[in-house]
Amino acid sequence: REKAVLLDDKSIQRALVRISHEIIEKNKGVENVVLLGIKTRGVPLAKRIASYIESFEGFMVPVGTVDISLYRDDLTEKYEEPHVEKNKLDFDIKGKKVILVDDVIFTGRTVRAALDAVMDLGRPKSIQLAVLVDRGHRELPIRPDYVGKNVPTSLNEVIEVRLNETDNEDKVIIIEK
Ligand code: 3GP
Ligand code: 5GP
Ligand code: MG
Repeated sequence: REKAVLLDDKSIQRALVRISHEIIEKNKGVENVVLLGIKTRGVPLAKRIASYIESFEGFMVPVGTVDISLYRDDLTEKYEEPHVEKNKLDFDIKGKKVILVDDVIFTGRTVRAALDAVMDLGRPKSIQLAVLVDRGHRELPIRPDYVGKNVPTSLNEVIEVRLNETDNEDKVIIIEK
């Protein structure tokens, strides 16, 4: 049951533009910055942020993807075989400022797993985290550096993130299970 629209297309755009400016400000430019989108919807979000950054700074930061399904600590029983080649990137993250991008942060377990995946790829200078929605309920000491919108939720609510690239519309809604 749909309860409310949290972000419409314009609000999503404004949030991503703001996050793009915050990334540039915090890192004093984007030299050595790389964006890694966490599959699925973190990937189009990372690409959009990269393209906003390019429009402000005239420099396209590298964008890669991270698939964490093999690393989730609560899902490991399902995956007996390691597929290490899955997270290959076509650029080197050694010494880079890596910014992970995801649509929603909830318990923090996905991000913890993504940290493992990134460390397996090489030793970055630092790792930051950008999310479109922080819905609370963290179970680990992990906190995003850039947040589109903080949304206090109850456990019987779910945030539905719809993006043009994956869902043919830009909208974030809260639904009651
Ligand atoms: P995503 O791949 O774009 O992140 O986990 C698969 C999809 O289900 C996710 O899409 C996410 O948007 C959606 N989803 C909705 N609620 C939850 C939830 O509580 N946990 C997880 N892991 N995914 C959820
Ligand atoms: P966590 O690992 O922090 O519990 O959950 C984060 C991951 O699960 C994100 O990749 C996110 O897509 C998904 N997720 C968790 N809760 C929600 C939610 O309410 N809505 C959506 N869209 N995704 C969620
Ligand atoms: Mg996600």
